[in-house]
Amino acid sequence: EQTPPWWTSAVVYQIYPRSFADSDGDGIGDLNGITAKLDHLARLGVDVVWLSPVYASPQADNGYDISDYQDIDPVFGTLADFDRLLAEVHGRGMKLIMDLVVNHTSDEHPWFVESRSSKDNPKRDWYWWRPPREGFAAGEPGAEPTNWESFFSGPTWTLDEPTGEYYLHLFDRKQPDLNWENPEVRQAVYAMMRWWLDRGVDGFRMDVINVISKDPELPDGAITGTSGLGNGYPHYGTRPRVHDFLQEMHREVFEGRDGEHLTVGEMPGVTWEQARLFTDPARREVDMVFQFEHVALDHGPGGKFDPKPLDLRDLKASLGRWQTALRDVGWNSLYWNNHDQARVVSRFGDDGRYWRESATALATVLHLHRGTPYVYQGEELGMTNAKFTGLEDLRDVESLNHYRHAVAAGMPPETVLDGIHRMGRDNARTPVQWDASPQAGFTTGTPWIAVNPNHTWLNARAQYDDPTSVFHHYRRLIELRHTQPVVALGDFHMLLADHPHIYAYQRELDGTRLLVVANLCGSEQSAELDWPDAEPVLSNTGELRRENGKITLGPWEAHVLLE
Ligand code: ISL
Repeated sequence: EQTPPWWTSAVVYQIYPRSFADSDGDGIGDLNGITAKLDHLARLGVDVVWLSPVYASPQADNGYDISDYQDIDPVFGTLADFDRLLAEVHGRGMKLIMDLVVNHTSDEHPWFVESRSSKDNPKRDWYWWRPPREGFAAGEPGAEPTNWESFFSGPTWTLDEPTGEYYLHLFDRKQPDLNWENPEVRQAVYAMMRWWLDRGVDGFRMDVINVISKDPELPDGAITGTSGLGNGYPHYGTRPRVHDFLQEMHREVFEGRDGEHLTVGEMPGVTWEQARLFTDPARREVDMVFQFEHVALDHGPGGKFDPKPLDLRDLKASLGRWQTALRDVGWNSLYWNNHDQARVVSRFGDDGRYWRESATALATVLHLHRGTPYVYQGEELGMTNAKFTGLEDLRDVESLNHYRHAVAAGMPPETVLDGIHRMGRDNARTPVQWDASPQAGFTTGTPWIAVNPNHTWLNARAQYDDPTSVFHHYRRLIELRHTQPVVALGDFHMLLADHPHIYAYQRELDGTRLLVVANLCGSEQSAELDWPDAEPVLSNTGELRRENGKITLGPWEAHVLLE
């Protein structure tokens, strides 16, 4: 038996710096703002901080478009501020991981500026350049080298007039894709990663790392949606070469280093079969992945902006399948939220009458699975979706591009806006609500995106002194993972898989059983569950009502028991 890796009992906290805390009054969060708030994280008890990008960037996608990997954007501070933050994080016994965005750079990165300068520039091949499709003139509709649709709407190719060629961008046109087939590109990325590790960071969250390998033939994709564009995913999603690249990265960057690192690969579209390969420790690729199955269960026929109600049985089947798949080999990451997802309490919970109960019930269910939980800033306070009313409130390039394309295609603007208001990424990006003051304690200036008006009652200050708060519930869940080995390492067994409203499971390690049960709806529910001797450990209400082999749960009531 090997000692389990340290991250099996760790909890990660994601910071989206722009929206966390602003120290200088310009309305945008920054590194010094984070440093000033570290006691919040220490109090919560998290082990690792994941920083969304703070590198130099034109901010077309809020920093996921990087123009210098080895500098800090002035909006966030300086390298000296970063070093101080890192030292303060380490001083509290926590680790810090960086966001690694290397599927693409900014179009303003010097690599791309050189690459676009001429067809025979030595860096031309660092990106994907292609002439117009045969029989088409440059710029003509349909002249794009493939028919692929961008993650952010529209074609994945943009014409660069001076050379008459198109460049590939799976995301925005300001995010050209690097050509990972070119070994010079890979070596440049590895050198940059070593530079950050030498500076003291503890690992990386790897942005869309399963799409870095493209089929060099660049075939067209099948046209499935209504946009007229094709699905390129089969030609860039989780191709075999990704495994080679990640193994090479591991050798070149991590091998032989002291210290405890964490790597997590963000992988849209990844299957559990593939995740097993990516996270098999013997293969030395990544420690864990972010999968997307469970956050697509409420997407309707029109995609993410056309949501449908979640069927809890689908959620249980999905998360349960991943628990089973990564039981003997590999490891799960567990998340409801990040900077790309609508707030879970608004999406799967109830942000009205049962706000506190549903936020704590959802937290309970997620955190006690086997895997490493990720808490996204504000989730520990039960922050809700933004109550945006119009287009002018929106900031996100994905939502704005979607609006433009969908309305141009003839969809009614109100329908498009409704989808964006329910599912758009800006819901996760409103400022963290520190207190009840006018800008929620986030800034003394004008915030770059409006604060949620509910900060008058929903804020950190109000929750610190309230033992029943969402904050303290998260704190206790994290503590449970630290103190009970069964939470980190126990086997997982789903119970009541067919119950439409109750989520229940059991974990087991060396004769200790942990039982988790939650009612994830707003009406009373009961079920056959016979746990007469189990001792209560944690609840978001009072005591569990159990009688004659049956339990009864009020709206959003959740319990954890040990035996
Ligand atoms: O947000 C999404 C759902 O519509 C995804 O398509 C998302 O763009 C995808 O998960 C990749 O996300 C990551 O890479 C993007 C960046 O915009 C996201 O913020 C980041 O998390 C491009 O770098």
